Amino acid sequence: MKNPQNQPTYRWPRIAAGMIVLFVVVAVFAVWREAKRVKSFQRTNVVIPTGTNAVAPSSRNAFSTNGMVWISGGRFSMGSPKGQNDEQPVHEVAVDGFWIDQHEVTNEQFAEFVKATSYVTIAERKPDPKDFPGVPPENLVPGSIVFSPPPDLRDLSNHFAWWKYVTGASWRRPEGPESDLKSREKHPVVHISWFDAMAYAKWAGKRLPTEAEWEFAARGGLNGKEYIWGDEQEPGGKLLANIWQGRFPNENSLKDGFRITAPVGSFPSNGYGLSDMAGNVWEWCADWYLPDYYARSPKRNPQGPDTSHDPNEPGMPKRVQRGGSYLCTDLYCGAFRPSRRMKTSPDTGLSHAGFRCAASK
Ligand SMILES: [Ca+2]
Repeated sequence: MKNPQNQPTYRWPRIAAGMIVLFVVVAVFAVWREAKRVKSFQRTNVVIPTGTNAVAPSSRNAFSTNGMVWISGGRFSMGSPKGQNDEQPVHEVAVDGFWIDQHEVTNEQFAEFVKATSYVTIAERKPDPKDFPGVPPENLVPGSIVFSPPPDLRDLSNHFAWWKYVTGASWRRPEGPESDLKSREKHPVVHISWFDAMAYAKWAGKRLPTEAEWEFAARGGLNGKEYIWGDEQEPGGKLLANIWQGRFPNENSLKDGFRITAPVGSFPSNGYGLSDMAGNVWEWCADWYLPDYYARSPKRNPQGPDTSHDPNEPGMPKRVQRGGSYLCTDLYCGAFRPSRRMKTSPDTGLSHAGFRCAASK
């Protein structure tokens, strides 16, 4: 029989063992939940098909810095204290030097890539029924999302209201089957999904910029400014980016001269000699999107999070886009500010979304 005076001595090890078991159970549960989340995330990820659409290594261009600008590394304040929640907290980031395209990839540049590789963009492919369970087969047709506002739309609360899936729309036919690229050779290519942009970048021996590189480059050396040219939207009345003037989405005064995309370089370059880092088309970055990433972002060369979450569309992994587009209104949008973040599913092309490439030394 045990000595009752010894009971406390035996009880503590049992309590400690119990706590360890509890800790292990909680840890296993946490790992299981994370694994389940990652698995679910991977299921929804879109994989570039192999075969004729794959970019053969032999077709890859030799890397050239022609048309690129060398950005010396440095430190800057990433984000904006006045921006949206996902632009905060403002945090200091350092990036190493890198190359970045002077302008957005144009239709003629993308055509050269397609000619060399026979690449077919996602918008031109028939959607796979596996990716769209429950959608009738007759609705699974190639196409893309085109800006198409109903007349006299006043309620701007639903941003899907001015977008329409148009059968046959693609980079070749930006507004649909009746449109073409005539006289748009120097315009930025649009309807480019993140996968398409990655394929082009790989062919060119380049890569997409990280979100931090993109913002550093966009600011052009003007740290902490509201716009890439300073703090005034229209300094001296000058229009410095291709955006939307007037009441969105039906009244565009065309004060800047462009209803849709503008030829690249139509507006003054920023401090680093880069054109259209504000407006014209949204530009893909390499990073996944997480709204709270800035709270724990590495201080040097952040590469973005390992996973993605958009509270507005849970379960839909998204990549980051930057820079705003010709649809950003001067009245309220502000999406052409260098700190503004956009997020889009990587398989999605839009009539106001393109890209530019970067490269390491
Ligand atoms: Ca415009």
